[in-house]
Amino acid sequence: MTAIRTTCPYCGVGCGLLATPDGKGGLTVKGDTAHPANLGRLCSKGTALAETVGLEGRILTPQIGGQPATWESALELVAARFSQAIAQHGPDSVAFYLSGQMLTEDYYVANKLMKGFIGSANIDTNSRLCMASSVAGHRRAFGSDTVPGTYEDFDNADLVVLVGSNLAWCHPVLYQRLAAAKKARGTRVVVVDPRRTATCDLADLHLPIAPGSDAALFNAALVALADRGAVDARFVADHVTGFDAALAGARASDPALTGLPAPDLETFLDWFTTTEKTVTVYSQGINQSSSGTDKVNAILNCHLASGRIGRPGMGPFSVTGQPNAMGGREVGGLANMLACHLDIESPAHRAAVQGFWASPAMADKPGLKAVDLFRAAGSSQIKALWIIHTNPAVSMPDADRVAQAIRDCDFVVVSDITRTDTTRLADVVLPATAWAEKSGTVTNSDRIISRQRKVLPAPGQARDDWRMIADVATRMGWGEAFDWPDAGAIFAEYAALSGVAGALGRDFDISGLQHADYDALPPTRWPVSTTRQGGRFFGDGQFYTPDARARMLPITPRLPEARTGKRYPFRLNTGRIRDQWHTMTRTALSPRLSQHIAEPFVEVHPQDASELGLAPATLARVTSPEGSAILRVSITDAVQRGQVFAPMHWTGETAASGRIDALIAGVTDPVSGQPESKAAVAALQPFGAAWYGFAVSANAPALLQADYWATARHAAGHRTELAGLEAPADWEAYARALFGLPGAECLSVLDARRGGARLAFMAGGRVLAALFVAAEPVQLARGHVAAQIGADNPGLLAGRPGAGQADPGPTVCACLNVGLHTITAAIAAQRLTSVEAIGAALQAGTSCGSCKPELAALLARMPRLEAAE
Ligand SMILES: Nc1nc2c(c(=O)[nH]1)N[C@H]1C(S)=C(S)[C@@H](COP(=O)(O)OP(=O)(O)OC[C@H]3O[C@@H](n4cnc5c(=O)[nH]c(N)nc54)[C@H](O)[C@@H]3O)O[C@H]1N2
Ligand SMILES: Nc1nc2c(c(=O)[nH]1)N[C@H]1C(S)=C(S)[C@@H](COP(=O)(O)OP(=O)(O)OC[C@H]3O[C@@H](n4cnc5c(=O)[nH]c(N)nc54)[C@H](O)[C@@H]3O)O[C@H]1N2
Ligand code: SF4
Ligand SMILES: [Mo]
Repeated sequence: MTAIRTTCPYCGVGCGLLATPDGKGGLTVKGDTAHPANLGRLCSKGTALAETVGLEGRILTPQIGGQPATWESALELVAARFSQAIAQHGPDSVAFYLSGQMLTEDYYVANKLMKGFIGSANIDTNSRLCMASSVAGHRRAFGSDTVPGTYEDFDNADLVVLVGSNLAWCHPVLYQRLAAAKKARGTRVVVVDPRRTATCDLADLHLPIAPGSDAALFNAALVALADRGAVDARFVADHVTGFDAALAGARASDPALTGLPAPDLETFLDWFTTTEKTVTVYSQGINQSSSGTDKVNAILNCHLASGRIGRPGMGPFSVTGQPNAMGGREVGGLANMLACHLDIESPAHRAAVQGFWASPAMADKPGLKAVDLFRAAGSSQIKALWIIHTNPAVSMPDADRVAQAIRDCDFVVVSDITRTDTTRLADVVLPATAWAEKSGTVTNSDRIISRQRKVLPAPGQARDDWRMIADVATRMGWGEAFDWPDAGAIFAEYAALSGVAGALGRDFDISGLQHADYDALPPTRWPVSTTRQGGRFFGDGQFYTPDARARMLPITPRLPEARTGKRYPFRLNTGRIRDQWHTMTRTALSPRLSQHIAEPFVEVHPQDASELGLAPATLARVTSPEGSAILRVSITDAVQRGQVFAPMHWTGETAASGRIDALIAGVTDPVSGQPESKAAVAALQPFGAAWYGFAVSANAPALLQADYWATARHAAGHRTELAGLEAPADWEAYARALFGLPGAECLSVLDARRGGARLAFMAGGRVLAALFVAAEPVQLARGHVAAQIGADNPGLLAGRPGAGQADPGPTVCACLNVGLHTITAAIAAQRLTSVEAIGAALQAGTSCGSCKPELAALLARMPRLEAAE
């Protein structure tokens, strides 16, 4: 079997892969050394891709009302319901909600159907929750949504400022690239984040900024640039407008809003004003804010004032989250954009696109943005909604209300690959081909267009996303305009349209790419036209505004909209963990990726925890005005007092009550419409569990009856955490129902007085399942216990390894499967003193390197551990 060059389906780094089918329906992957984004490196998620391509849980046939249906009947129904709504209530009574994970070709087809044929711009995407503030900030400053720099700038910078970015966990290969640059040239790294994250491992300076106050920091930086002679007067005079007003605005703002100690602020200002080669990288800590667009422009102001843009080793750099977040923006997936960075507000641009498409009805005003779109769906303003490649019942703010809106909407279609919290609410579910089963293109953070290629056959009746959209368009009467033989033909049409945009003076022009190039297309940075090839933007001072000058804007910092107070004293911050992807529909299939963190949690500062009476590893009920969740308490001074952090990943499929977006208010930035996912308010209280349980089983739990549960994959099956407010009367009966094992042999040790129980279920001398119950959080060697499933092990109920058996402990290095206890034991026994030494001894951290910050943290903790003993 030959290896096929393709691209990772996860983050916006856009790593190239070599995927080789194994002939048994699976594949193996390794990093593509020829891809400029990763040069062969992969992170833990990319490395584990082979564990996520199985057919477990896949939707393989269309469903209408939860029942299997034929494609023909499903497509007819979708086309009829959309056509009916449009005929009775007009084009704005229907909507699409898409995703930055769709391929460019899928996106192009959906956008063409909605904006050019249905004639509405009610098409928005989860990029509204992700990149919208960056898009809006770019457009205000540059006149176009252009990321000026490239990844090479990470290699060439002397100062990299990471603002609201946990690069170590969210863009791990880029983080490793930065780590290598730091080693090679001593690049200084500053991390601006209210939390101390894994990324701080690389930081020369961590600024634990007050939530939402970043604009005050960059206003202070602008003032410092001006007062310390670091303004590029020539660049400003020739290429920028608005400098004076922006500086006056910055002078009026108070740096104290940042809450930062004066010496740290001074160090930052000193470095920022004296280092020419400075890259400012920003991500969701900037974008997901009710003042996100202003924060973006506060950063852009600094780079424009100092002329540090579009030259090697410098520039503002908005890193994208999803694999095709950038491509979706290029193709005009957002409700306020047209294809190829053309503007929906511009009659000339609309006419050009309509002419190219020869389309009957062109949208002439922006459509509903995500938060408003779901409100409209819930209030029956939207009669038919198609959700593709995203899981809004989990990932949208105010998620309980969004789920209710989906339930209430007259007609909802969901295209997905697997059962999710959102498909459960749909009228029609359409089975999509997944990564590795389809072909197309994606654009990464530094404007490189890469091919995803088909490696595996489409399973069951699954169909490519673009094809189902075209199939519906055809049934709505527009067959001719939606008649492509393959994805390459769509790409060719799109590239031709971009030539029209290029002729109108827009940045996005890939008209140099032809259909014939498609199959073998190597990673290619846009633009690709007769006049321009790749490279950086704006080094020449030419911007995409009418007068070609960039705009600096006066920014008045605004703190998060919702205020903490007596009822909700905590600021709730949310985000990602290293080894899970969003709503976990794919990464949770990997046992390896599920071991790093196996449960939803809330990080609480030690003093807050003690005041609230929250003990380590107990559970907390976290509530906001919008909703509530039950989460495992993780006590750490990585968060500041008064702030808590919880991950966004857990769903109704993986936990009883872990959907954190149920707590987030639908508050948005007035310019970008992006929700404030990082700054909700919350109250915490002990959950007060009467019992805690830990279960392992070969099969997925059959009946999850518990006030709290969270379930995850393990190499030998499933592991489930449980807790309840009231203990069941009969643990054996409870466990039999839990595991669906009415007749299996049961070994049990019950300790009624202390509320404990240990039960193992056996067949043929082998362990099928086991449940451990205690009145306190269950303490046992979880990895060891889970590994006994399928084994012949009567000693299992001891809960820890017997003599001569080692317990590796929780996984730290997911790539090479090295556990915490193995690492701490080796550090002690072999007197290891560096991350490299751990790598040499155990290989931990030597593959993707994502766990290096954790290894460093372990090393830092070890001497103290020894001293305590
Ligand atoms: N492992 C993993 N990687 C991913 C993803 C994933 O699901 N899992 N998703 C991908 C996607 S789509 C995206 S968008 C990216 C997101 O990548 P990131 O933006 O790096 O990730 P987040 O964890 O959402 O948030 C980043 C940080 O913002 C901080 N923050 C919160 N409030 C503020 C604030 O007011 N100011 C500042 N300066 N910082 C603040 C948070 O503490 C957090 O550490 O990751 C991509 N990569
Ligand atoms: N509180 C909070 N909420 C957040 C964030 C946060 O930081 N905090 N981050 C926000 C951000 S930045 C983002 S990007 C969103 C992400 O949120 P979502 O987009 O909702 O998350 P995913 O789990 O990536 O959803 C992708 C869905 O597509 C399905 N799928 C996979 N492959 C295919 C395919 O080929 N075709 C089709 N049709 N379906 C497929 C998957 O099974 C899954 O259900 O979450 C946002 N929500
Ligand atoms: S850094 Fe990891 S998740 Fe992101 S593209 Fe590369 S391998 Fe995939
Ligand atoms: Mo995102």
